[in-house]
Amino acid sequence: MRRGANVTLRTVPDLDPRTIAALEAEKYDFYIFTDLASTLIGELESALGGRFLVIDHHQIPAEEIGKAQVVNAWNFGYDGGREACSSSMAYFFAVTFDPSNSDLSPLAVVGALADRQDAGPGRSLSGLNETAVQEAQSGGLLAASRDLMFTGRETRPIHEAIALTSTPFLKGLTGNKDSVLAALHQSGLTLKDGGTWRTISSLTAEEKMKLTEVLASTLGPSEGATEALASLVGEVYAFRFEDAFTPLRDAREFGTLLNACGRMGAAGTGVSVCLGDRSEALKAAMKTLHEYRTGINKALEGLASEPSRIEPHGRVVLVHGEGLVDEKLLGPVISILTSSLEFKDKVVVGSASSRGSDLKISSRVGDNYEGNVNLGLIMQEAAESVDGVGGGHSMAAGAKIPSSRAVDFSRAVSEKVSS
Ligand SMILES: [Mn+2]
Repeated sequence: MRRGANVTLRTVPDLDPRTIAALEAEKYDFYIFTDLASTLIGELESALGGRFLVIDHHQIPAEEIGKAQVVNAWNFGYDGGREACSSSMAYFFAVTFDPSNSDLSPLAVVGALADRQDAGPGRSLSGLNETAVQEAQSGGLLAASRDLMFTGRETRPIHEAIALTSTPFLKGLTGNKDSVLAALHQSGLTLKDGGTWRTISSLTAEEKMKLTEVLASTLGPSEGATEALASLVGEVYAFRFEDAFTPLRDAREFGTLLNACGRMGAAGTGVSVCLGDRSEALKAAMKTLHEYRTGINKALEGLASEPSRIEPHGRVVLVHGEGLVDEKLLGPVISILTSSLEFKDKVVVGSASSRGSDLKISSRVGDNYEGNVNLGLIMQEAAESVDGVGGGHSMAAGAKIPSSRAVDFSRAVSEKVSS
């Protein structure tokens, strides 16, 4: 767009030969694929000739590595699972193409956080993502600091920020602003400044310590609770040029906003916000974010009130979300459960009713899981064994299977995890 080209942008959940054929029929001069297509290079070559680029971070077959059309993190020595996502790849592609695109560095940071690549010490970004952080900092666009990482730390009243925080899932606090407020009132912390609610970022170091103590006593004395609280201190990335009262101010929240738009079928709204729309699109995106959070909270409450839906199977935990969890929200719900103290050392596999008589499956490996699993491969093989399809990353993957084969599928997953 900056170079005056006519650009059409499309978001698709995944690329298949039918979508490629449809794109070919539309006769564009050039095609750029990002965050997908790495396993379909051969199909793209035969459909589009040399008129395409794939900018991606998914692992690719060895024979595709040297190809000029493939701009993949792994080709450049980065671990595409932790050090480079499609946003940072796209950013460095854009900057290499034209250095004046360096103002887009914040989007690289947002994408890396939205993709949960903050796997460095103290939940910091690393590798190519960290290089994007440095570029954004030296351009005066970003301030990084070590702090309490609650959602809405700069924008929400303290009790709301704590209740909104779902990674890690804080039992009794996440989704429960009234009980958080009650605990805070008892602590004697000053929650308001004149008539307005204070935010977590406005607290002094001493007050932050006090807040942490209050939360620790609410969570109860367990090793896991201490660990959960420790994991809330980490690298925060703030955009000083964004309005202080929007979710765009904090890079993690900006990422959540984009994930919400993607999940809720409003990808175009998210793209508009990335392109700079701070009026109508931002308003619509914030509404979508609210609906997304409400949907997730309802699903979590529903699961908590029907314990039979959660079924431990050794190191695997099955979460039956049929008729309760919207399939669009299954992925985030499973991620949140996997971050809870109870399931951090497990593989969590969730299911939800999908269109027709299919089941949607979403699975995650907890951070404290001992041992090695490649969930992408397990989902692929277990799904194929019941006439479904599956795949993904080693720590997070999904599948779609016929509901009638659910039992066979969970058995196959449990066997593969324990083998
Ligand atoms: Mn990706």
